[in-house]
Amino acid sequence: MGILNVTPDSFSDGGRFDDPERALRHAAGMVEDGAGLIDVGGESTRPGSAPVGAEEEIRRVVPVIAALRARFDVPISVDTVKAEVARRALEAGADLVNDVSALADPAMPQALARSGAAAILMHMRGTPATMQLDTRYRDVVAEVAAALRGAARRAQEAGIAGAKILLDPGIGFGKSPEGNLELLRRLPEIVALGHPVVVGASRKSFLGAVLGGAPVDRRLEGSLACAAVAAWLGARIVRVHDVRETVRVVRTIDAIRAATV
Ligand code: HH2
Repeated sequence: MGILNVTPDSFSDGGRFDDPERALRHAAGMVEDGAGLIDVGGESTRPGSAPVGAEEEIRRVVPVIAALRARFDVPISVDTVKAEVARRALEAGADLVNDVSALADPAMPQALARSGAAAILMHMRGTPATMQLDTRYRDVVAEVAAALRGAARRAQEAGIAGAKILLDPGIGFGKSPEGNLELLRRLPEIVALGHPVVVGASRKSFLGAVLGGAPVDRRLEGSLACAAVAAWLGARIVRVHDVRETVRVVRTIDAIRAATV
């Protein structure tokens, strides 16, 4: 899953692709590099980021999604927590909704159930404004797994088919650096929930901590290591900025998995 942020303030590429032409060029590059899915986001969720109104978010993402749909066959997800944005994005041609709040908007379950679109439900503690205030857990993996199990059950009770639900442990969303690493190490416990698992570790700040304070543009090797571990341990989708490099890593892992003498 290649990340296409049409925001002025995302943590690693804010402001780079917020005009539709540049966004399209970037998406074309990711498709050429082998992305199997493009995730279009119009609101940054980095720690402490300010929320955006639905109208502004629609203004940012809908033209880009419509233009992508017209040019590429690649599936498109919309990274939004707002049902109204999800509805408009799906009408414009998006295929699935990436909801980092796991259905916090009470109108989201119905929007998804009506459209029949697939949804990624991600674990986050609190909101982007508050999530890093308390990152302590008794057992981070058990608590994230229990929350995701609950989110998947609520989604199904609202009429979303189980087969349309993907789960994401929410690396960096209300977790300590050690918590993020433990979630990756114990990813099979999330995979065991029985839904396809999505992992987004690309360039996140815990990698800066691991790599001796590396700034956001110097975290490629850490990002690739996380993608490799996640893919090996059963993630079906890795959400990344560096598509070309990640595709090569994942291809190699697939070859290792398939190897028999
Ligand atoms: N991380 C971000 C945004 N959306 N969605 C999923 N499913 N999983 C993630 O880990 C995830 C996500 C990170 O937020 P943002 O500040 O918007 O930065 P970027 O989009 O550049 O990663």
